[in-house]
Amino acid sequence: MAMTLYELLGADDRRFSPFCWRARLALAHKGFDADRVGVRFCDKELIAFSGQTLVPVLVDGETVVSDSWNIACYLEDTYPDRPALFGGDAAKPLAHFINTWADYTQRTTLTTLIVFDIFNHIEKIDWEYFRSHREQRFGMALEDVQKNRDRDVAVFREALQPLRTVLESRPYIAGEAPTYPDYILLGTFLFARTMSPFKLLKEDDPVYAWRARMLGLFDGMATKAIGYPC
Ligand SMILES: N[C@@H](CCC(=O)N[C@@H](CS)C(=O)NCC(=O)O)C(=O)O
Repeated sequence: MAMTLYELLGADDRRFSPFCWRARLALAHKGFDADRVGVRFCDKELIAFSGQTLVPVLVDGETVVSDSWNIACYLEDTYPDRPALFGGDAAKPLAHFINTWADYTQRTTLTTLIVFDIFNHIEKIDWEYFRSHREQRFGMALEDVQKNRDRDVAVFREALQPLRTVLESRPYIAGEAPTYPDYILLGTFLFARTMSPFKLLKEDDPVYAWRARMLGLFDGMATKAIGYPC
């Protein structure tokens, strides 16, 4: 039976959540082609069956899994004969650390650069929810959060230094092939690519070359998704 992935939906069929991208990339790595259901911020009833309010949600037969990290662990534990996502037991807690680092550092420094672009690429029905929620979080108008982004992008780039250092000596985080930590960090870039034309990386940055390699994976799955060139 086909799996179904519920993922965040913006205008023009943009699937933009970094967490949903993590789940989609994990599914692709395992060789699954799940059905995909778009969920707008105001469509909470579509995922009420999961007992919580956030996407991604994966349905695999009778099993319902929410949260991108739980989905990755579920796929690894349930389908051990398919390509390994983490690369062994010891690698899993390290991937969990990277998951947490990405949530608190990479994603938050990025969001301040593109939050008004996100607003402009979601459907009008979600505008009030998104604006009030995010303006409460940032303590200012969405337009103002990103107004100094040409300057503030330096903070985002600096936060990527641990990734940059690693990529100077190998093509992917764990070596010669991508594993779940690569998908965690790529998910954030795909979130940006889907919603904003803002250039995040300089072309001579090793992270830029890594992102280009990642965009080509799975027959260019990410490049084919609606978004801006990067
Ligand atoms: N820790 C969760 C975070 C999930 C999450 O925050 N999802 C966001 C999409 S980026 C969401 O569903 N937001 C809906 C809302 O804010 O109402 C994960 O890794 O999946």
